[in-house]
Amino acid sequence: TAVVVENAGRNKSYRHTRDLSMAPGSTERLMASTLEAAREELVRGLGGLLDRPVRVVHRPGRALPDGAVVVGTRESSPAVRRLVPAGDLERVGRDGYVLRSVVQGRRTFTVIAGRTDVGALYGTFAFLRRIQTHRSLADLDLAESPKVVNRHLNYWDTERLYAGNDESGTGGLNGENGAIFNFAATGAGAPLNLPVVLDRYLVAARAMASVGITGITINNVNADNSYLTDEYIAQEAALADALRPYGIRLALSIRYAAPLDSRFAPDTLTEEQMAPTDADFQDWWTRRARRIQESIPDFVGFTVKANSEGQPGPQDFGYDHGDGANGMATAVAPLGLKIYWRTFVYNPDVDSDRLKRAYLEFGHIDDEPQPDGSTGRFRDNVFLQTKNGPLDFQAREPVHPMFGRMENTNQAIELQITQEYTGQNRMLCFLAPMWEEIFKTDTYATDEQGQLLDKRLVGHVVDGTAQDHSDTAVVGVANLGNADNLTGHHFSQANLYAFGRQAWDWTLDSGDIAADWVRMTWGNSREVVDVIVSMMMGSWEALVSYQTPLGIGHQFTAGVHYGPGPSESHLPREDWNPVYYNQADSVGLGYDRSPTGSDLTAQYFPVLAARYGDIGTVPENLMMWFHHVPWDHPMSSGRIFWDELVHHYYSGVRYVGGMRRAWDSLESRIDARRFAEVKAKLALHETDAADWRDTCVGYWQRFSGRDIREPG
Ligand code: GCW
Repeated sequence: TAVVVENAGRNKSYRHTRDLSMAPGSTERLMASTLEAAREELVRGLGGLLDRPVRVVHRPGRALPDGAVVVGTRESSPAVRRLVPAGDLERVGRDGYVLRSVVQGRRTFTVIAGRTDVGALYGTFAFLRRIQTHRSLADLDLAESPKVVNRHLNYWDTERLYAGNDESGTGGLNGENGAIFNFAATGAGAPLNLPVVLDRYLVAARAMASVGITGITINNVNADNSYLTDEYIAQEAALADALRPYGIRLALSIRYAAPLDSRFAPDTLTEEQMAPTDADFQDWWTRRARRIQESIPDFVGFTVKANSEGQPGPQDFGYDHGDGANGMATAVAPLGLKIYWRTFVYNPDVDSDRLKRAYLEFGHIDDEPQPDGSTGRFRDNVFLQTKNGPLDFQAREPVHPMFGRMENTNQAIELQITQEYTGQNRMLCFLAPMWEEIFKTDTYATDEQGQLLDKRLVGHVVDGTAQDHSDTAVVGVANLGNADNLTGHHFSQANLYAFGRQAWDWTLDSGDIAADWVRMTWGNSREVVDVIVSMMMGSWEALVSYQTPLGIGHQFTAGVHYGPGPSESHLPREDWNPVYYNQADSVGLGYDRSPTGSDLTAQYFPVLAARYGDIGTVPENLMMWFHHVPWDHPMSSGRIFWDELVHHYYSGVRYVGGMRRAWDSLESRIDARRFAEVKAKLALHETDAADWRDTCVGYWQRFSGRDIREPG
């Protein structure tokens, strides 16, 4: 087999730091360009999968060897230019690719062509995926492009990492200090800090690129100003250089009040200079951003958590989110940078129902008439970054009412890949079916005349087709850590994988994604694929059932967000307590957000408002998000609500037992180490799921007075 890559090194602008190096003993190698990365993937991937040596041809001339795999763009490669007409590539988007078999006389070639170098890299991974999943390579003729432009990760480097220091894969919960990238936290010059690159950075980069991730915000949204200092910027530039060949660009989370920090002296502002509408504030951010851009020319921009959970924001200085976001956006627009402004805010003064607060703070800014006759105050280089649901990444939430409502603002959806509320590094929970449910939820969005839009699923809102937005983004809170397997639980890798595939194309079927991942991760035998795919596909619904069934919100014990704490009421904020969400009493369970209660339902478009607002029509799996459900309420199964609730807890735990047995049946087909690691996790999983069931059912029983045994 020959791999033909012409002019892989033609693009010389990949490195901007001089002192970049791999740590001693590394097995990965720094790439000098994207096409070089594509070439290396083909050499490794084909060599390994086909088990035969792979020859690289740099200057094939006109005589391509039979069976050659040609990779590149029309600009980089005369061979691609000859084999793929320009028009065919114009049809694919910026990151898209064409995969094609070409027959010339008795010779056959495979061409992997991108519009851009990174498109060629994505095509390379797609080609390798076909081989790895045992799909045919004959008569290929595929053209693919992503539906969403920015497929971005947020990396919370200082919290919610469940993949840290966990060699065995069975380590503790909520592992801190497990961050994947090492910055100069302790003593500059420490040998393993950036600019020294560790193997795992490149392994992660290759994994991210293989599913089309385009960028990563490398620090927690609860941001530390260190990341804006010159010392850190030099290290960030090194990381950016290492990741650039894989098409991954860096962004930073910032603290809104950073200009006040004396660390930046003499360039610091006073409180009076913090007006986001004025030049002092804007110029400060322009200067900092320019400083970063000098070292990282393809820097994406800033992620901002403002006036949320104690983070400073424009409201501290008498301005609203629109002014704050626009102040920063104005500052960085001349540099071509973006602001991802998060909408995860829940100031209790706004409304007694936490779930209503974000829309109340942001909605009117999107509706505001502007002096130039347009509507909506947010600038074009602002994304409002909104979690999929109105609370906080619970295992099942209704979609956030803002999707579709913010007609005039670029909206990014934020999904949580790291399993904060979905079992962390212990429970096997495949999240793709949840994300599929979210993307495919009908918002019933209407136009100004009240007519239903043609394209109105959440996915259409996100990919821009619903309301004609050209800049689009899906953001995932990443689950990478310094564990050997990068994610702590072997099955958590499936969530990173699925996130990338769904960010690329939200219409994909989550079962197909699971099957691809299983084939690439565990094997192609029919038994392995069938057993593991079916374990995975029911795992999320099972977790919902034993953890928070029928739409009951947040029942986690304080802080850790792993085990059950339905009776807890001691936290300083009312809306952090499980009792605030469950509202358990002798009548029933659940939070009334219908018109008789907080009327959150009114924030949805009329069809959903009516459906969710009526206990007779609300989907049962969302019921307690919207209603205080009486214990005797009749359910579609014929059971009363109490019996249905108890049944859910039991059936969820039963499913986990089934997964454990299914896994055991594969012992002879899986390598011993990974088999044992997953087996150990499943044992913990089953115990902890039973704890959820027993704790919650036992507590609800105090209010319902009914039998805690499963109904017959
Ligand atoms: O749910 C909360 C998490 C915090 C997180 C916050 C957010 C990074 O528990 O860890 O802060 O959400 O999304 O800002």
